[in-house]
Amino acid sequence: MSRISPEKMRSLLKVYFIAGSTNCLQDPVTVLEAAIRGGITIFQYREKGEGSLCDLEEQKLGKRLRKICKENDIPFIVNDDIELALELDADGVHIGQEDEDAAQVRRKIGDRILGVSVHNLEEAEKAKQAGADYFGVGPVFPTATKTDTRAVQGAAMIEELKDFGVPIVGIGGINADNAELVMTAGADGVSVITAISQAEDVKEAAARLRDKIQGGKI
Ligand code: TZP
Ligand code: ICP
Ligand code: MG
Repeated sequence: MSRISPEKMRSLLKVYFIAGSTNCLQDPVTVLEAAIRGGITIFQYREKGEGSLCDLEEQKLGKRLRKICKENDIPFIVNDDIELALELDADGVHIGQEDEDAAQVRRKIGDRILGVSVHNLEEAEKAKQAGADYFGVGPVFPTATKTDTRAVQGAAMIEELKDFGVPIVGIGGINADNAELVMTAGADGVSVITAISQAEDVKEAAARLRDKIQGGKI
């Protein structure tokens, strides 16, 4: 195995679905299957917030979601937890600035995908040096999903980082109606929790985002 190329990474970031048990209105397995049918391009398992699963339960759900991704050829990323990622043989991990040092994580995960949340040029430079395969940049819009997040930045930080040489996915309050703004600012894709996990029709919600981004509409 070798590190993912920036071109391949950019193509995978188009419709980046993130979810854990607390985000979903139905069984997360059902939600992920529908989202895949709708056209998501990558998935992140993020088991966070009040009432979220821990330990064995978290692992058990992770295993089921990992299997679905494998069967459908959708890369499976784990949020924050390197040990869980390795245990589930994930395709990658996503870490924030509060998590383990990115260079250390890179050493632990080998060539697996490494995503890092960045909020300014300094964090971006450090993450790039550490071997980040993509940046998560946001929150672009107000979001109720992550309460401890930074101030809303709009698309300004995406514009600043777009020529940095590292693929970028926007995050925070993104949906099919505002995705265009994120893409025209220079992002390679959009990552969403609510817009897909809380949709009445999950498949349709994923398809709408996919259409917006790859249907020649942006
Ligand atoms: N990091 C910054 S905003 C956010 C995370 C994990 C939550 C995004 O969720 P939503 O529901 O798509 O706004
Ligand atoms: N960006 C992405 C892609 N995932 C996250 N969990 C995050 C930012 C905080
Ligand atoms: Mg984190």
